Amino acid sequence: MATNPPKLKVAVVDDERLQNLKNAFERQFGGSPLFYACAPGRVNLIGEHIDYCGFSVLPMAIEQNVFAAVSLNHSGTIQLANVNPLYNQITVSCSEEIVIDRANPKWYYYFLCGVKGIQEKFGITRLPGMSCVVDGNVPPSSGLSSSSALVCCAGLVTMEANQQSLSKVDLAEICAKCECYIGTEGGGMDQSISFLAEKGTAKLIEFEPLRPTDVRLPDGAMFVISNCCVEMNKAASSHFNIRVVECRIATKMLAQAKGLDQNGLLKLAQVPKEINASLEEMLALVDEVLHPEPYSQEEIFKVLGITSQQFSTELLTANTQHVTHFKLHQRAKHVYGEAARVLRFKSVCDCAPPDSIQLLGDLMNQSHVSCRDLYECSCPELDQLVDICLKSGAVGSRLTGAGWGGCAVSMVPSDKVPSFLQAVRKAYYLPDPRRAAMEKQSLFVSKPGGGAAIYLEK
Ligand code: ADP
Ligand code: NG1
Repeated sequence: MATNPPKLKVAVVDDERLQNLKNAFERQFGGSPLFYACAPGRVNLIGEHIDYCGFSVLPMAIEQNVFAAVSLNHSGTIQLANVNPLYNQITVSCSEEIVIDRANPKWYYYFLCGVKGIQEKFGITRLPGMSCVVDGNVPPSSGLSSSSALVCCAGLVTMEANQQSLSKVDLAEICAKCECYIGTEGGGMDQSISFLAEKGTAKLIEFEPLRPTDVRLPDGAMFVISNCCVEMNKAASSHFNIRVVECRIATKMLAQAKGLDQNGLLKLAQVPKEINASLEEMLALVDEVLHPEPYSQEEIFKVLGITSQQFSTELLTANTQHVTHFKLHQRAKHVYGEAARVLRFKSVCDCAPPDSIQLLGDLMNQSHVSCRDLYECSCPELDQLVDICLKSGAVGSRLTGAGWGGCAVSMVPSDKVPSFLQAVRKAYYLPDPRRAAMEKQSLFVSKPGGGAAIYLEK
């Protein structure tokens, strides 16, 4: 039976965290909040680094989220504070253009990305004054999308403060676009699941057009998140954008080899569409066209017939101008292989054969190997943690999110979860005092959570 999707606006429930946030707001700004907005982080079950190539991904929202308490003010400024003293207070004038400093990605710039996205959508020339206190509990820089939860929360805050209304799909698309102002040229996975998630179900997220489909996860298994305790801030480094750029160049190279018109082709998913090829055929084409040795800039200019100026402005990003060599074969192999694994994962969930758990676990393990060896987005600690998870009873385990640190997601038979948690604790967290101190927020079972919402006082 079809059920209505959850509403964006809900009445405030009796919630201790909200009450604490309300108290913090009153201490900070005097009056009571007018409304609250909340957006969750996510765990990606499979489909890594392929959203910005145009391929579908399979995440679910997690319980951890970013909340904001908000009121309107008459000061002509946006006043932002955070319950976490690590994140400084800031005041921004409503009469000046919002400028995001990519070279210095401070927390409030993520919030301002969301504000700017909504401002541009509605052509708001002067934003109303707002006072906001933010409280987030998504582990930062750990692949669980704390940044997008913050951007989506800010987008929702700005929409409500300006008495505007948007669908969840529009909000997801606006927030995916405006998060790029911070400098990371990601796809739309994080913002889409943050808005479109529904409690109890993972989602296949397709792009262009954005479309979520429920994915029923198998009975008899649970998903456990474990953080390797290495943080990797994506906007403050160029790892992420180097991969984005490598995928763009690989797209151009494959398109060139097939004699396609290069105009508008920047995503690996566009090539199979243009030539009507399957993902398996694309994997063979990659072997045929691209060599495994890194490509120099000169070789790329020559093959594509472009100038260094065109290369630098049309393909590189601001923070990848210094890169001289690009691995195209390995990155394209990962992307087409991972896109195929997402479709197989969804199909196993839909058909639910008796060996579902084993099949899904195998796909997760293949995904990790591909991320580690072809996409080179893991790190030694994360590989060690994945290894420990598999030895501790997981059927499948893989890095989740951008990588280079952060979290692994493991699929564990439900009856083995207690012994799994104990074994991972003993092997990864307890031997190291820093990890041991972070264990409570670093190792936990996660069930599919609900999406972003605005909360109003009853
Ligand atoms: P992630 O993988 O979690 O999205 P990023 O490195 O892309 O990680 O973004 C992390 C950044 O997001 C942090 O450095 C911080 O600026 C911001 N952020 C995350 N959580 C919060 C929070 N609770 N309050 C303020 N800023 C936050
Ligand atoms: P995280 O792990 O939240 O930084 C990033 C991108 C996603 C996706 C994944 C890798 C952003 C905001 N998010 O996620 O779009 O590409 O990496 O699958 O850039």
